[in-house]
Amino acid sequence: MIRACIFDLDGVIVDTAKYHYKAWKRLANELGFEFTEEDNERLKGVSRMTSLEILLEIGNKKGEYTEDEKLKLATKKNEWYREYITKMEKDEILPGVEGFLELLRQNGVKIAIGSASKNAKTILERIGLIDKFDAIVDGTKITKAKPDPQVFTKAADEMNEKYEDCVVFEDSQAGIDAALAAGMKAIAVGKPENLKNAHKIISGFKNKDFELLMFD
Ligand code: G16
Ligand code: MG
Repeated sequence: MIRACIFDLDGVIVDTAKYHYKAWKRLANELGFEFTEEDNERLKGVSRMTSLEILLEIGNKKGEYTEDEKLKLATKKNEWYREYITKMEKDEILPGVEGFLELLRQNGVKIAIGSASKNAKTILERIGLIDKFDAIVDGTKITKAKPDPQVFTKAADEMNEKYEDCVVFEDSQAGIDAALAAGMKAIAVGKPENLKNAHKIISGFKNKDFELLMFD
């Protein structure tokens, strides 16, 4: 039986992917190349430094920077990104999310965040959800990035729940793979063509009822 739900943050609770995209695009343009929305799909759920490596590969600039220079580039992107997210408001919570969290609470299901982002707490504070979760596991607490299951197993451990009793909501393939590797159920949030192997797929949380947590 499902006893806990673990939510990815970017792309599931809020659409911060557009701010990541804006900041990475700005960096790419500054380095002299284009970065499209399609390119951005490859960065979803991926850590900051791995995202930079992918970006440099897209711009044919792999191997042109020292580790120290790469750290500076990632820091610059993060400063721009933080400029955008510190202006976020509560109305940026994706449709249906708050109602669904409330439904879980009423039914005694625990809830957690499992995010790769080091900015997760800033975002949760901005949108007023920081006090809603039984556990928050973010990029500051983990050593292994998705598709490694660490972010989700740590969230289940913090809630004292068995992995098989947890469901993960994810918008990235790396995150779905991580959930399955943890032995959890995975519900993809997004388009079927981008997301494979999940137990279920939804386009969002609007009008979702408790039935969603029933698996055969
Ligand atoms: C998110 C995003 C990724 C981002 C990563 C690291 O993860 O999906 O695109 O690169 O966090 O973010 P930051 O640079 O803020 O530490 P998630 O797991 O919430 O989707
Ligand atoms: Mg995500």
